[in-house]
Amino acid sequence: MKTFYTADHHLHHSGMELSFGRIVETFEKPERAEIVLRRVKEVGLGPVIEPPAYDRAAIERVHTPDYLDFLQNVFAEWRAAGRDGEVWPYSWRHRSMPMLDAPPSGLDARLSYYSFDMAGSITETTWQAARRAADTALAGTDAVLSGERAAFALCRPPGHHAGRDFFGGYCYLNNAAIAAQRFLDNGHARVAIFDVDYHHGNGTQEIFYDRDDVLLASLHGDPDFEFPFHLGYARERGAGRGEGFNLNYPLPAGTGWLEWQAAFEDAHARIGAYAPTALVISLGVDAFKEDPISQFKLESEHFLTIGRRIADFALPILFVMEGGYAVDALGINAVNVLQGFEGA
Ligand code: FKS
Ligand code: ZN
Repeated sequence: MKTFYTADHHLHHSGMELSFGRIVETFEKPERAEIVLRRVKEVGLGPVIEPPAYDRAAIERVHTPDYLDFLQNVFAEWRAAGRDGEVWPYSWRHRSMPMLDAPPSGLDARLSYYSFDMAGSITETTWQAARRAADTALAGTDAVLSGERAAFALCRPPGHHAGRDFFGGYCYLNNAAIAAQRFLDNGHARVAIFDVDYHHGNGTQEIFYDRDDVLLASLHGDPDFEFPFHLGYARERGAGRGEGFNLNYPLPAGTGWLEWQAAFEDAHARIGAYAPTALVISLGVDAFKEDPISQFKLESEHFLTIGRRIADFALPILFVMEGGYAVDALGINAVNVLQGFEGA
């Protein structure tokens, strides 16, 4: 299987984050992609290919132009305002406050409008890195469109928390959504996104919620206790034409393989029944038992099984890297899914 990867991911590094009252080194660090890349090479998964640069049009199929302009320009604005350090939002709309339907003008107000948390900052080169992650997903999609059975887009920063016009949860551009849309724009009738990351893909859900041409199935920590909170409940099934095409599997803290697998198998069957023509896997491996920010109990061997079962879909498939923070096992876990897939 071809891996799409660019060292340009180093252009994004938030450095720090606030974790349970402490400022710590960010969990979403450049080393993550390097570890996965090293494992790809170690097992001889296949060629590693640098993605070309795509124009903004492919990304504007998913994100709004005003949001993209904001992402591109906010760092310069921050500096022009005499501020040093990186761009951090710090306050969000509470349910007691009215919902704006257009961006406000002040810098911090706009930062608040275009985000939902402060998991990651915007650095001078975050925009470039996020664009290159989207390029990575697009190049992987194009490889599959030209006949590869499957490809691996080793994207960083990740994407599934980013919505049409907001960032959050370490995500700026929704790589998996951009890939799914590209499949549709190139002749595919129905695309399924199977999100196995430990966290709910709230951005992906928001982007496709009212559509029936993309089915989203997501297994994740119950939003009643887990980030991103508020979204990801089973009752959220889609709206309008999209009713029934959004499937959430919120799972309790401590979920082990058997319970996770039961949800996975249910989602697997429903994706099969949808009869997609292409499949995008939001490949997070933070359901791993030793993940430092997660509460599930999967073991490394289970990722092989996941890959084997994904291979049972006789479909063109793009794997898109999302989360996973247990750096010692991150390469093994992510590549186990791909090796399970190839060995099946
Ligand atoms: C610990 C709390 C961390 C943010 C969690 C973000 C998870 C991101 C992810 C992605 F795939 F996007 F990378 N809160 N201080 O794993 O879902
Ligand atoms: Zn995650």
